[in-house]
Amino acid sequence: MATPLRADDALIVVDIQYDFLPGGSLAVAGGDEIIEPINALSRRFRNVIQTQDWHPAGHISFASSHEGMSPFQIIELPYGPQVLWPDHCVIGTRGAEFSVALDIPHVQTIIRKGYRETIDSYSGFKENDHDTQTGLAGYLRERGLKRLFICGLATDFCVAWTAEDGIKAGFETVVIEDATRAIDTAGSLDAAWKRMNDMGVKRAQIGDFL
Ligand code: VGL
Ligand code: ZN
Repeated sequence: MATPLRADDALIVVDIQYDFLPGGSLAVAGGDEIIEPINALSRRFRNVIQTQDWHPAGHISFASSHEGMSPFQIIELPYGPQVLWPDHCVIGTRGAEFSVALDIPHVQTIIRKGYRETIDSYSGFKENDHDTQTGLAGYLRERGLKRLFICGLATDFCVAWTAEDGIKAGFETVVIEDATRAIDTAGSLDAAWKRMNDMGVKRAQIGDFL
């Protein structure tokens, strides 16, 4: 049975950018496999929002910005632990662009995040200090959108943090599991699902909608 959708539903498509796809600097395994399904899913939603990871060169989340550090090591920043990444999604580079295979002509809003040099931002709602707002919650509220369906990359970072913040901001939040792919570093995928389950994020599959 297909999940009945409502006028106040929104699909949030997270970070379908070249650097997270095979061949990119922070490639997520199988990331390209979810693009066609997301195109199809998006046709079921009137309201579609995309997020875009958007970092200045020299961003604090890049291992290259910290002497002697390597990607996937973890450091302590004023706002808490931060995984260090390869340089990725640098403003103005091809790696930061959305894949041309992503075909959502009716996307309404694109939320860019992570553009402050000294704060990373996985979530589409709040930066990693858990305080600085992107504006997405206010946008959704002003538009009367109430239920969020989230897909994209990567399950254990930007998808999970967006879903958790969706719940915290008072939205019913569903992750479409097989329309995501994970980075899975140091147990991050299991940890992310545990947090999401504990917080009341629901889990659906593509087949529930098509
Ligand atoms: C992401 C790590 C760093 C993501 C973004 O989109 O999940 N992960 N920046
Ligand atoms: Zn990033």
